[in-house]
Amino acid sequence: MLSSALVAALALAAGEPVPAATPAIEPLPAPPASAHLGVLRARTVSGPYAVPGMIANDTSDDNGMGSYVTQLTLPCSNCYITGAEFSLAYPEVDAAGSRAVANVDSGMYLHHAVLINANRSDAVCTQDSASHLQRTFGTGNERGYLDLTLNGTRRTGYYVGADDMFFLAVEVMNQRAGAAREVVITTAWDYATNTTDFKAAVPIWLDIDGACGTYTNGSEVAVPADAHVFSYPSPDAWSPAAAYEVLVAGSHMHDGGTRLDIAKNGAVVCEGVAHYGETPGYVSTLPDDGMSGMPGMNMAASKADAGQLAHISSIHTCFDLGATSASDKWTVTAHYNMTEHPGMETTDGAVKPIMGIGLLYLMEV
Ligand SMILES: *[C@@H]1O[C@H](CO)[C@@H](O)[C@H](O)[C@H]1NC(C)=O
Ligand SMILES: *[C@@H]1O[C@H](CO)[C@@H](O)[C@H](O)[C@H]1NC(C)=O
Ligand SMILES: *[C@@H]1O[C@H](CO)[C@@H](O)[C@H](O)[C@H]1NC(C)=O
Ligand SMILES: *[C@@H]1O[C@H](CO)[C@@H](O)[C@H](O)[C@H]1NC(C)=O
Ligand SMILES: *[C@@H]1O[C@H](CO)[C@@H](O)[C@H](O)[C@H]1NC(C)=O
Ligand SMILES: *[C@@H]1O[C@H](CO)[C@@H](O)[C@H](O)[C@H]1NC(C)=O
Ligand SMILES: [Cu+2]
Repeated sequence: MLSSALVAALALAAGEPVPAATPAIEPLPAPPASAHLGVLRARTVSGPYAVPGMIANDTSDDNGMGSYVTQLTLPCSNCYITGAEFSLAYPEVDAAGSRAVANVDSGMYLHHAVLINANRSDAVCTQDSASHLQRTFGTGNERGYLDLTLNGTRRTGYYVGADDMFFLAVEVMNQRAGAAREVVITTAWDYATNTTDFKAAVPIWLDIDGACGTYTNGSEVAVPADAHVFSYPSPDAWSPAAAYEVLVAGSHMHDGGTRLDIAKNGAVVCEGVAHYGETPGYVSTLPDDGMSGMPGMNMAASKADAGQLAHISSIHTCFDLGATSASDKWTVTAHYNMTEHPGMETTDGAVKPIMGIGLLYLMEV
């Protein structure tokens, strides 16, 4: 869980710097849509992480879960990160230089990967223990590409200071029993070092678990008792300190989520609709090895179609949402329907906590 344990881990890591496990920065072809801004692309590889196998009689939420906090060296400093694309992969590199994607079809679920700047304050969470931490980029298992330049139409990105230190907080679930299996997080970063006229983009984390829920409760909230269909609003509204342009509104939910509404002054300005199983990688085959008690066995009988279960594969992202200023109030509401899409379950069939996060990127004006 990305929780108070994270704050502790970061504090520890700060005292005794964790060497980047794999310092490799692999150059990639420049992104076509923003290359005219001088944007370059390179891939970092974090890990490997040895994720423990599931244990049949472990009924905890964390069965098969590995949590890791490692330092990450970005491809540049004193520069702007203009885009990012995260993936979970197996560490082995083939002759063509590629790594096989790790997804639920091979029993690996990326709970989340969140990049944290240890040298900047978060605009939303200002509590003491987290005041020096800023949530910047992140992904759930759905992954996907984020381009803050909106196809090269904006000279903007997330500013990386010369001395900023970044940590990647990763949680991965190995959905198979047996030995630990190794995975890596790969991230393709779009970045600009010639930043004449660039403006800084600011990440804004809106969470149904509250402004600092990431650090107190891992952004996880319990599913209301006996509820299959429910809506969960963020408890507090957030207002900007200054005037901005809203570049991007992205969403994160867990399986069972159908839509995350992102609202400005009570009016929904982005519907983050979840899509399931769009490609085979996002469809898991339930265990057929007779290992009773493994998660999903209950679903196999009742909810899943012929032993196949579709997981969230993308969530609609909105772009170019116009201006915002200090008088605006931003909120999110997560909508779940676990009759339509089963949620994640523990080995004894209890439904696991869920998330509802909206991630805005605002550009200074
Ligand atoms: C950045 O944060 C790290 C971790 O907390 C700390 O060790 C380092 O001194 C900070 N750097 C600057 C320039 O403040
Ligand atoms: C799980 O099973 C193992 C092996 O049978 C046993 O040693 C262990 O005590 C069990 N754990 C729980 C929590 O029941
Ligand atoms: C960028 O271009 C792609 C491909 O044409 C398009 O699908 C996408 O919607 C565009 N994004 C924005 C923010 O305009
Ligand atoms: C940096 O960007 C500016 C504005 O696009 C351009 O005029 C200048 O030539 C660029 N400098 C280099 C070294 O690429
Ligand atoms: C936060 O987590 C605690 C323990 O994990 C739980 O009891 C509590 O209900 C959670 N808070 C919310 C808002 O879900
Ligand atoms: C939830 O999903 C079920 C099954 O698809 C559907 O019949 C029901 O109308 C949905 N409920 C809501 C409130 O959308
Ligand atoms: Cu999550």
